[in-house]
Amino acid sequence: MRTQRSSRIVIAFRSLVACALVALGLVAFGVSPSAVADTSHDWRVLAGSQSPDGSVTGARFLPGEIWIDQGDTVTWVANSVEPHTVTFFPGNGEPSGPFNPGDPSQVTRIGSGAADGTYQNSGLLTTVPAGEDFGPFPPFVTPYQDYTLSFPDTGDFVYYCLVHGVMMKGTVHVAAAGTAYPFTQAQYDAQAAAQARAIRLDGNRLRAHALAESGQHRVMMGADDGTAMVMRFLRPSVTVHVGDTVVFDNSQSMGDPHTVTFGAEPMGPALDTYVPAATYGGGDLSSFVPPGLTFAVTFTQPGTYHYICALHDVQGMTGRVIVRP
Ligand SMILES: [Cu+2]
Repeated sequence: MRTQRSSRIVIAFRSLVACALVALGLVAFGVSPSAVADTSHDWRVLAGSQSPDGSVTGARFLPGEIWIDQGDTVTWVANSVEPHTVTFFPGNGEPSGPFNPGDPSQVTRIGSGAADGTYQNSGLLTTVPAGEDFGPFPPFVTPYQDYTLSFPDTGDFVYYCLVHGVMMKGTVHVAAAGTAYPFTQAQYDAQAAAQARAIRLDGNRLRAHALAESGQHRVMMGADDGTAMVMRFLRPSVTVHVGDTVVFDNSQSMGDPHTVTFGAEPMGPALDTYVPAATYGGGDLSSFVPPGLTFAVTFTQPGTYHYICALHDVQGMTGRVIVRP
C-alpha cells in the first residue's frame, strides 16, 4: 500500500518535472512529456483555494471536471486551511444531510483506494499539518494533505465534499485505456488558477458589500455565496457603550455557519447551539449562528472583549468589542 503510494508520488513528481522542463523550453533539447509518460497517468486536482491572507476561501474542486483513462489515478491536493473531503458514494449518490464533524464515516479515511462503486472517503484534506489546530474536530480526526484514488473502470464518477455539501461537487470522466486525453495537466492547472482567481475576486466583492452593511452596532459574520467565503468579522473591532447591543449578523452567508465565542471554546454539542440573544459582562459565551440568522449581545460591563469564530479562527476570523462606560 505504502509502496504503491510512494510510486504514485514519484510518477506525479516526474510529471511535474516534465511540465517544468516544457515550461523552460527544454523540449527543444529532446525532452518531451511523452519521454517520461508512464503506462498509467497520475492527475492532480486541487481541493479548495484561499487568498494569501486566508480571508477568502473557495469551496470548489479545481478543476471541477477531469478526463482520464482507465487505470489512471487522481491525486487531490489540499489547497486551503478550510478542510474538504473527496467522497464518492455508491451509484454516484450525493450527501444526504449536513456535515457532522463527529461522525467517523465522514471525517476519517475509508475505502479501498479505488473508485470501485463502494463508498470512498478521503477524510479531511487541509494544508494545516497533522498535530496543529485546524478546527473543532474530535481527537480521532487526522488531517491529510492529499488523497489518491485509482480508476479501474470506465464511466463518469461524481464526488462531493462532505463539509460543503452538494454545492462542492466534482466529476472524473474515465475513458477506455489508451484514449487520447483532451487536456494536459498544465491546462488543468491553468483552469484551476483562473477559477481560484475568480473566486477570490467574488470574495472581495462580498466583503465590500458586507462591510457597507456593518456599523459599530452590527458586525457581519463574514459573507459567502456558497463558493467564495469571506472568513472575517466585518468590522473586526467595534466600540460601544454599556447597555448597548451589538448584533452579530450572518445574513450575508448562503452556506457557512459561524460562531461568536467569548472565552472558552466549546466542544461537541455546545459548539452547535444557536443562542439568538444574550447579555454579556465577561466569561464564556458562545452562539453557533447558521446562515441567515443573527446573535444579539447586550454588554453590561466596560472592558475590551475578544471573541473568535470557533470554526474559522485558524483562518484569522477573530474580533473584539470595546465597551466604554
Ligand atoms: Cu466562521
